[in-house]
Amino acid sequence: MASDLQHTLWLWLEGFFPRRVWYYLLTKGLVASSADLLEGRTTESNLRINRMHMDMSKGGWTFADPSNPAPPGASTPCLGISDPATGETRYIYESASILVYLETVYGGRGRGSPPAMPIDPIDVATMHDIIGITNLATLDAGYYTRHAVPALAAWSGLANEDRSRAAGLNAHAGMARNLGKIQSWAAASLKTTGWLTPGRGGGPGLADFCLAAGRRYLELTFGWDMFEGEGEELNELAAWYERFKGLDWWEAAEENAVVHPRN
Ligand SMILES: N[C@@H](CCC(=O)N[C@@H](CS)C(=O)NCC(=O)O)C(=O)O
Repeated sequence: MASDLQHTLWLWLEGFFPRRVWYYLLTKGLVASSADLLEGRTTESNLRINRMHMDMSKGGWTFADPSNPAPPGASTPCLGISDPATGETRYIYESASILVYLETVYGGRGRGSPPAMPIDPIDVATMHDIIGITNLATLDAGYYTRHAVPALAAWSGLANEDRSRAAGLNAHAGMARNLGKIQSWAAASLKTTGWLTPGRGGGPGLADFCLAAGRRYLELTFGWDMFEGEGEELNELAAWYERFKGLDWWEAAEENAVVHPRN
């Protein structure tokens, strides 16, 4: 059934959340190389990537394939699923849901990379626990940076005079607490497999892509290591990130990583 459906992924490669998706695509071999990623080429005939660009002179997003733009108001990533039989297109709007959908439809096609999602119901629920708290930590990091960084505040609609040191520190403390939860909830699988996503021995899973993308984006954009703190509380996460950077596609893809803003 799924093979009749046509899929379009709208990705702004520079962005925070789309990074989760392209980490997934490269790990699974759904995109063969970082060069293909930049061209929007996948290894599946019914999966297309329409790269997005931010062009303020044109009022916002532009699309590599302008004939197939993302639906109005959608954030990136967004996934469109069209059924040629009915002409109907449905959309998935949240990065974590997009990963679950892609893994369900394309994940088991035997490219040699292990499944990215567990099977055991408790492991599945734990994976969603970790992704959920990762989203909260991400939100905290977003509030921290917009109170700390004037340019970002302006960008986020926060007036410079409304930036607050107390609000920033409070968000930072919330982030550290949520990252601590990730480390503690993933402790068993970090110990046995080295990865955050439980129940899969051979490599990273969906929870890993979600956290690694955020850690990397903040490093690229602000030169900030979100795991560093007063003490060594997040050492396990720091070691996990080093492991993630050892994935075979990492160097080629991240070497010339596109960042926003470029300066
Ligand atoms: N919760 C969403 C967040 C997506 C998001 O905020 N994407 C940013 C770019 S990294 C965006 O598109 N911002 C513009 C907008 O929301 O219209 C997800 O997980 O996919």
